Amino acid sequence: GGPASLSRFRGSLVAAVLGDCVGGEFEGAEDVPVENVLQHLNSLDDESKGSGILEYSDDTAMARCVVQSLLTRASFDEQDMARRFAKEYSSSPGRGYGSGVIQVLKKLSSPQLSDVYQPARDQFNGRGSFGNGGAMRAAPFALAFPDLADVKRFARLGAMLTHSCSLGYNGAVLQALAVHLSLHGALNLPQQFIDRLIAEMEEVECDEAVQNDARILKEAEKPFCERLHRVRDLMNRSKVSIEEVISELGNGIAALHSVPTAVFCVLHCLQPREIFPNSYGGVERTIAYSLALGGDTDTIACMAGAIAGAHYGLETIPQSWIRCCEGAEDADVSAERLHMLYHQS
Ligand code: 8NA
Ligand code: MG
Ligand code: MG
Repeated sequence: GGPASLSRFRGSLVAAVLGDCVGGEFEGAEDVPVENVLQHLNSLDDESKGSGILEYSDDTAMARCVVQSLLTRASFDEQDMARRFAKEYSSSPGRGYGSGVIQVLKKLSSPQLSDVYQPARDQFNGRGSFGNGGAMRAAPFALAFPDLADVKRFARLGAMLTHSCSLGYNGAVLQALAVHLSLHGALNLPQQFIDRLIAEMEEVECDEAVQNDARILKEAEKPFCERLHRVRDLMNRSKVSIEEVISELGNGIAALHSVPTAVFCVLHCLQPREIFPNSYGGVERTIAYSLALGGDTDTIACMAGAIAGAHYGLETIPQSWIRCCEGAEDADVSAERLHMLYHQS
C-alpha cells in the first residue's frame, strides 16, 4: 500500500506482537543456530502439530497499554498511561518484566503519587534505567501521530514513565522514528533511510543530559548516532556474520545494544538471504534473523517486526503465524483504530 496505508499500520502492530511471541523461545540464549530458528518457525506453519498458543511478554503487554491510552485519550496523557502500566503489571506480573522496572510499576500504582515520572527517576541510584523497555513499546506513537515532532516528543515522554536515562528513552525515540519513516515508504531507499535516522538522532542527541549520561557510562558523545554509523557500515558490506553483528551492535537488554540492532535486522533482510527459505517474505526474514542473533530475542524481534511490518504491510505475514500468537488479532483491530486516529489529526 501507499504511504501510511491501513495495511502498513496493521503490519507494524501485528509483526511487533509476532516478534515478541515467537522470539520468547530463544530469549537469553547465547548461541542460536539458524536451523533451530527455522525449526521453531516451521512448527508454527504445521497446524497438525497444534503447537499451541505462544504467549506475549512484557513488550506486548506494555505496548497494549500505550495503544489503549492513546486511543482512549486521543492524545498523550501520562497519568492515564502510567495507570494502565501499573494495572497491567498487577493483573499479570508474570510476563517477564525486567527486574528493575518492576519497582517502578509498583510505585506507579500508588494513589498518593503526584509526579508519575518520579519513580523512574529514582531507579539505579538516580541515574534511571537504560534498558530497552521504553523502546519495545514505542511503535504505537508512530502509528498515532502523523507529525514527526509529536512522534519524537511523545515517544520520549512515554518511555520516561519507566526509563529516565537518556540511553533508555532515546532508544524509544529512535524506534518510533524508524517506524514513522518505514510507514512512509522510506525503506524503499535504504541508504537514505539510515542517513535520515542518523540526521534525526544527531539533533536528538545534541543535548546536555545525553552528554552527561554518555560520559558516566563511557559511551561515545552521541551514543545512538555512533551505533547507527556502525549499522550503515555493516549494511554496505557484502558479507556479514552473525558474530560480527553481535560484537558491533549487541543483542542485549540495553536500548543502545538492541534498538540499532533491530534497525540493522530490517535493513539486512530487505533482500532474500540464502540462509532462509525462498518462500519467506520480508517480515518472516526479519523476525527469523532477529532470533538467530540470540540475546534479547523477543524484544529485538518485536522492534524489528514493527519497523518491517510498516514497510511490507499485513498481506505478507503468514496467517498461521497470526493464529499462533496471543494478542495478534487484537493488534490488528487496534491498528485499524490507530489508523483512524492518525488520519483524523
Ligand atoms: P529494566 O528497566 O529493569 O532494565 C533491564 C535491566 O538493565 C535492569 O534489570 C538492569 O540489570 C539493567 N540496567 C538498566 N539500567 C541500568 C543502570 N542505569 N545501571 C545499571 N544497570 C541497569 O527493564 P526493561 O523494561 O528495560 O526491560 C528490558 C528487557 O528485560 C526486555 O527485553 C524484557 O523483555 C526484559 N527481560 C529480558 C530478558 C533477557 O534475557 N534478555 C529476560 C527477562 C526479561
Ligand atoms: Mg519480553
Ligand atoms: Mg526481552
